[in-house]
Amino acid sequence: MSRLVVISNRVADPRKAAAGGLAVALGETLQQTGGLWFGWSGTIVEDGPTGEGELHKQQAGKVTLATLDLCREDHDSYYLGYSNNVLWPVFHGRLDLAKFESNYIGGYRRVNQLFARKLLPLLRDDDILWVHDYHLIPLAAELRAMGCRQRIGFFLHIPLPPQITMAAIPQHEWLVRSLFAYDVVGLQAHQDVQHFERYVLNEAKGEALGDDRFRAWGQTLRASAFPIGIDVEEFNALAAGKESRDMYQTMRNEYSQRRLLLGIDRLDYSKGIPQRVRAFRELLANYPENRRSATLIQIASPTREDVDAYADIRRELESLCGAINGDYGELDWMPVRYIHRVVARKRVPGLCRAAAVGLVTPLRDGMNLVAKEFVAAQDPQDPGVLVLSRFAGAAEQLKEALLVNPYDTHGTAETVQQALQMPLEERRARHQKLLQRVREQDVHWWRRTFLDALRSAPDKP
Ligand code: GDG
Repeated sequence: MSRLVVISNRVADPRKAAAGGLAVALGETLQQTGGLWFGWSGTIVEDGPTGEGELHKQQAGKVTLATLDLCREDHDSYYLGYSNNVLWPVFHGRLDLAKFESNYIGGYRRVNQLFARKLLPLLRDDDILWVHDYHLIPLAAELRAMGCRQRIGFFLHIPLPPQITMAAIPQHEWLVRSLFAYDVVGLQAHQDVQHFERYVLNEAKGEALGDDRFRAWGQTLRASAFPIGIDVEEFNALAAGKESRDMYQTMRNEYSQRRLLLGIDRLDYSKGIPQRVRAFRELLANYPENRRSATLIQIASPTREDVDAYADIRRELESLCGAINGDYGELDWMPVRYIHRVVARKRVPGLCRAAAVGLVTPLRDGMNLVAKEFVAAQDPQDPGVLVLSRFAGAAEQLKEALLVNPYDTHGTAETVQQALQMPLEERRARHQKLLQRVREQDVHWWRRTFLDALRSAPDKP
């Protein structure tokens, strides 16, 4: 079997549990094939020359981890700038938050060229390459320009926006054209494939050849939906662990008389957290029986704090939670528990299992793995109810969740009330179907289907 080479912005040691589901899933194939994982080292060199970076190699079992340092200027324009101030907001439909500063694109191209230049000598002829996410869209085009002929696949973890939104990016044509250097482009949802198709047909004046194959700028590729899943076995093992069981017991004791509503997200503006908290306030206002009885726990783990928009959302959320607790709180009951810290992964399943309602209500999300983790964590005999945004990629698969429009505060509050009132039999029936899908289309299924598609893709001319 050919060696797998994974390229992503960050690299994780697949042997470490803390690395998370994706690392574990990729790690398995990397171990089997004695693979290579290439990315940024996490080190920023102040005052270093641009377009340069020291390469470090480390062995993790059979897997080679190769990482590059970046200088401050490259890091800030490539990572903070173009990736997280242009691509992330625009791809999530937030043109208002995008900053199209002219120096960002130079850094983005420079780092992609640097990655290509440092990676190329490490490659073997029969390797297959799998590039991950929006930081590295032009990597294949850079590699091809340097003579790389190996199969290269790309997976976009975030949504692909509609043609009209995409067109707001000054370099949109260059970005989409770069995608055509890949053999296979994987997207999270069918809707993303539809957006890609519209762009190719209308903007690039290309063709849809059928079977998810597209042609434009004289190049052909396959672009299909490969919805990412979770590692259910790994998650169940965590659930069976002491930390998770203790967490569950503590929450059950603490909330024996109360219903727990739970949100777990990175504190990102795409996750719809303020909208969710407003819907909870409306629930308390419109259904007073929930006062003293329903508590919202919102874990919002810190992320990308050096991007301005993230500081803004933090302030908004703090003031919103403070206002609700001030208006509705009692000496013996606080409606919202807002925690701006990371909760240890080992405790996440126990926390999910103790909740009556899981609130996964992003304004836009590529997939959303928390939705799948919430389903996997439930007791099938007495499961909690998943309230899921129709704008998460996961909504295409998890149809038995209660789907909401997170912009509609009133509608979301009504649906949360429905979730709190749902009879046991209906909860069980919905959960059974959800769990089946989460199990069938898990992260291993995702990895296999993507790599099969890449291996069987026709050779590029
Ligand atoms: C991107 C796309 C796509 C969160 N807070 C804590 C914590 N988490 C864990 C969750 C889950 C993961 O982080 C978050 O995954 P998501 O899928 O929700 O979202 P993104 O980070 O935005 O990921 C997304 C994903 O890529 C995969 O393709 O689904 O659409 O945006 O596993 O449990 N974990 C711990 N403490 C926390 O406080 N331990």
